[in-house]
Amino acid sequence: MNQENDLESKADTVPYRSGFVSVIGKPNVGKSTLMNTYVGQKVAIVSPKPQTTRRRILGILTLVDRAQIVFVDTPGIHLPHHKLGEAMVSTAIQAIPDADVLLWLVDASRMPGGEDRQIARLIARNGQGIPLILGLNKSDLVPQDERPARAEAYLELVKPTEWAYLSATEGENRDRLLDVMISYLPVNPPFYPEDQVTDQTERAIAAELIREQVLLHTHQEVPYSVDVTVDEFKARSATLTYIHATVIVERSSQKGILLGQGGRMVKAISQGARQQIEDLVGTQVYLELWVKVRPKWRRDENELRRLGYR
Ligand SMILES: Nc1nc2c(ncn2[C@@H]2O[C@H](COP(=O)(O)OP(=O)(O)OP(=O)(O)O)[C@@H](O)[C@H]2O)c(=O)[nH]1
Ligand SMILES: [Mg+2]
Repeated sequence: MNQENDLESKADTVPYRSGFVSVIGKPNVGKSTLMNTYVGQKVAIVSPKPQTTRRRILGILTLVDRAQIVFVDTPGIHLPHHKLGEAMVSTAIQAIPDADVLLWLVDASRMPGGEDRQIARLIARNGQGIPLILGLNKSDLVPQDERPARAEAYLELVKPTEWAYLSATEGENRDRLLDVMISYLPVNPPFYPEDQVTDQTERAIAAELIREQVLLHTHQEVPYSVDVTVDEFKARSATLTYIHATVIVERSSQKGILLGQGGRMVKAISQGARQQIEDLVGTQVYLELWVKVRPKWRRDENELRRLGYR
């Protein structure tokens, strides 16, 4: 092989990159929304209410011949009021030192607050040496002339490796940000098969889709007092899946709200979830929902373990 050809072939080979991007931030800033848009399907539930995500969820994007980006979606970091909240926050904090790249999302439509300052301290303590990207999400809500002041306020908290105005819903800078993240990933073969998009089972996603409907249909303390377990998930035929799920609440008054007058509320939740689960599993779904009271489950270590939060 002559020298000229050798140089040419080297220029053609872009090394394959693969690694973990931990997406952290306070609740409701758009972490799960952004991950879903990159992965191209709903692997994490999303809602307008804070503290939607309760567990670490992987979203895997594989770009043939180029890179595999494993997004680690995390619960929003907040001041916890019970053991469930503590478990959520500690899950998020653990995702910091494990990352190849840290993506800190903030809500650029608001000025930084106490939670943002707390997160900046956590990053300084636990994320040393890890490339940090600051994403000013929801920039679609910020008028152009107010953007520099917002950026400046957040950049006072940290010195990121890179930062960008971003809109997970409108797509602003999404592709550019992806290129930047890939450039900081180590040269590695892929960790997961190329058709895998998450580490969750269909059963676990089904439980989350039911909880998402609860978040959308209920208010005040109720959505936060709810958890969902799928007790049975069975293919009845090639075209029908049977699912039995339990919605747990903390008080009987909450059970009443979830059932609704004449069972109207539980019916609406069930209908909304069923459609989404049908899209997920690709068959018709028969979904049976039960509502059960488990007093103070969010403060009960054994319950949290049973529900897989510990
Ligand atoms: N306008 C606007 N809204 C957004 C954007 N990204 C997310 N949202 C909305 O913000 C809300 C919260 O989004 P999530 O993705 O659930 O936020 P999260 O950070 O995962 O929240 P937690 O799981 O509670 O920590 C939803 O109503 C989204 O539709 C954005 O770029 N612009
Ligand atoms: Mg989330």
